[in-house]
Amino acid sequence: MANKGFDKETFKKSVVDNVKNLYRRTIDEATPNQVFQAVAYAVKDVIIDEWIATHKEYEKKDVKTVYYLSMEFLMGRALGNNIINIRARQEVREALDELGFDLNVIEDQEPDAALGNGGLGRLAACFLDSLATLGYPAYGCGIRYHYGMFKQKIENGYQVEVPDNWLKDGNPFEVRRSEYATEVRFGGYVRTVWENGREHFVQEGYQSVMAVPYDLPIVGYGNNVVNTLRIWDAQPINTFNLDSFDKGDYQKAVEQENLAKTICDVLYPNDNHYAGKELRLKQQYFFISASVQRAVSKYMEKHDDIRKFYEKNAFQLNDTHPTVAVAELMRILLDDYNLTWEEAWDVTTKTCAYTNHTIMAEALEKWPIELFSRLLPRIYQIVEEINRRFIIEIQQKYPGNQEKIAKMAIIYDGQVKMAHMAIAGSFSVNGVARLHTEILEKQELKDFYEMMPQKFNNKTNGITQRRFLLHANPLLADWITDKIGDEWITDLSAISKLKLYVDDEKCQHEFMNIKYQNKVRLAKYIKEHNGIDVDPRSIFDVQVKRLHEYKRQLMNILHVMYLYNQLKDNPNLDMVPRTFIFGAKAAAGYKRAKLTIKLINSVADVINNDKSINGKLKVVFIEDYRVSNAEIIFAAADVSEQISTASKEASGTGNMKFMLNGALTVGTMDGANVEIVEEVGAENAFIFGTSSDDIIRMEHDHSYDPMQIFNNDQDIRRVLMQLINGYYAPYDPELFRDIYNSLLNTLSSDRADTYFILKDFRMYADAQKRVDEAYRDEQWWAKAAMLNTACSGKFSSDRTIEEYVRDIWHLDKVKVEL
Ligand code: 26W
Repeated sequence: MANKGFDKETFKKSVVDNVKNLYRRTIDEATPNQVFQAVAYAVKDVIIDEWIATHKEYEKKDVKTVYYLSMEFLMGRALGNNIINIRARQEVREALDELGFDLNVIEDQEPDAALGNGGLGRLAACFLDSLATLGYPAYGCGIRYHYGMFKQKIENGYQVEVPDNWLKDGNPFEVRRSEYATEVRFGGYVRTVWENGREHFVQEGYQSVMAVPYDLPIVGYGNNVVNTLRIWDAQPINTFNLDSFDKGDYQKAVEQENLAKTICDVLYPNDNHYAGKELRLKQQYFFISASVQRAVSKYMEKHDDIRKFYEKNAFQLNDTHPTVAVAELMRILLDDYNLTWEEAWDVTTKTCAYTNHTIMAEALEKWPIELFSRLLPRIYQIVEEINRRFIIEIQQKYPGNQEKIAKMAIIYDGQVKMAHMAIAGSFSVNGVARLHTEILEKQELKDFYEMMPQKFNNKTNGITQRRFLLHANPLLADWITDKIGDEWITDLSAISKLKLYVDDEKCQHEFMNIKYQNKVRLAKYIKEHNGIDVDPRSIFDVQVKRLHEYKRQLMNILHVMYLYNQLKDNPNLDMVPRTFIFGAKAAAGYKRAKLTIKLINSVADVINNDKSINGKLKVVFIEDYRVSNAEIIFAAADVSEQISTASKEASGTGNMKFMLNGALTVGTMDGANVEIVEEVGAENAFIFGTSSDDIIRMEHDHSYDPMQIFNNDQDIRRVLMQLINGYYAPYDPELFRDIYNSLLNTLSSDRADTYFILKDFRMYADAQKRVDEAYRDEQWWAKAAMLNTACSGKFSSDRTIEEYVRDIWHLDKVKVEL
């Protein structure tokens, strides 16, 4: 387990020296935050040699590298994870103890690196951890947002967004690499010139920014491999270098400076919703142009034939957000390396691969050509040519079929369709869970699948057990290692050895006792941060994820309202005490999602203050759900809520984190839930609800009639009436009218609730009833919880990455000796 090269005394001295050099203080005068900085720099000291050695090895072996291109990397905190991955947890803890500090307190000083919204960004972070741990050459490429995901405050039950100034004390782990600064150009126009009998295209009158990379170390677990997350920041070019005081130059200089100031300002806080903002497209091109230029330059430092670029490089597009990479690589090959179109297209389509993360129609990126061509004139020309040739291909395959062109063209209806470009420009298109990939092939991307089935493949998501078990749940991690050894840390399939112990009563007790202690830890967190007392002996029933209608937090809280009605009717109702825990951020402009947060908090207010129900029901909304508190939450959950409308959740990854930590799933047959149930057995989960096939069918035939359910089910009717009779908002009875309408669509439109909440409500309530009954049988529950942990082996991102490597990237593993 322990790191042989790590010396505790050297480390202590390094911390003490860092405090002196950074703050002119002795260690006993230092604040916890100053100690955090000093410890982080001391850890970086250890990492840095491995980081250098790794890249030396990559150069020596002339390895193939994957560039994981992503607008989002939801990293969370680095310190604890880095200490774990250099395998110095115990020594660092002791060193700090001896200096008079508690490692947990020091870790809590670090702000989360929240450069992402939710699932897609966190997946990217897990992938980087797995790539480094498996020893694969990889770069993450992204944006150094100055403000990450907003911090959420709850005021009077409402979400308030507070800016996340995560860099204000500096980031001890980052290294600014100004030697790799790269110019990125926007706007202007394209002039055609003839040279040597060939057309050349020159962009003129453009504005530039300087892209400056900051590197963050991605530490592999115990293998000396340190990869790089490269995030680009923008800096103005030549502002004070004006040739004259010409008015135009001055104007341009100011504009360029403003462009540089705004580009990396802030992460767009939208999840699954395309807003079409100009600055967003600027962000996309900014980090893509810089990353692709750098990848090409790096390749050409050691090779001479750009036509073989794909032999040493793969670009993975994390959703459509980085798709402009297809055209940017074409631009560089055509304009800077003078390749023919056919040669350039060959290289590009052997380099790029695309991952789809959602089928939600409102998430599809479609840029108006006016905006796209004005901002990226040369890129737009290239997109037009890609489109022209792609349409010819479609016509050859489907002669005379206009409909195919309308459905598949890259430019159509005045818009550039990024998903279509991603598919045309990639050799691989993958979904993120088996069901999701099937839906892509049979429904959403059917035409593309029929035309080029060889491109399509599935890569079921995964999570890193190093962060979400070893770091998040040290009690359980140690217990597991005690039982079966520590192989599971780098090979999660080994966790199945726990199956030997699931019938052992002593083990069951130990397992549930650890769960209890983790619930005490969460209860303490909730008391400190929300001021609410919760009983760690109650069932902790948890739904934490972005707030979105398709994820149906609303169905969860309606069910809580229903249970409360039952308790009011019968205070002696026999039910196991339950604590319903929510955590969710709503996109700042998503009205109904924000109102749902208000509803949850309003219901919590009433229920938590009602003495007559004997504490059988509690509702908690955890403020500012993020990676760092997620780690505490997953470890403490008994029940995992995965209740999306079937077909809508591409995969889900929270579901896997709960399972790994021994929670039982209440869920629909959606996304990766299907595969989770396949691994653990339907008897060890609580599955309910309309199937994805039936949902998709009802979407087509409009046969769903929520009004009929409302009229025939008096419990449902009563709950819904409480939304509009002031039961939870006496001061404003109309407050939740919009939510009521959304469920019935009485006024707004002829479309019934597209999330089928009333359709699934009864089945959900039944599933929850089964949870209540099952929990009474302590032995059964303990065994089922252990089985969830024991059967979670498939859901390691290590497994996912091995599949990407095998089917898409074809990388070789590297060994780094120090
Ligand atoms: C353009 C606005 C926008 C922003 C983010 C559109 C789409 C997104 C993401 C694709 C949303 C997202 O995070 N999707 C989630 O990706 C996870 C990782 O694959 C899946 O587990 C989730 O099911 C999926 O919702």
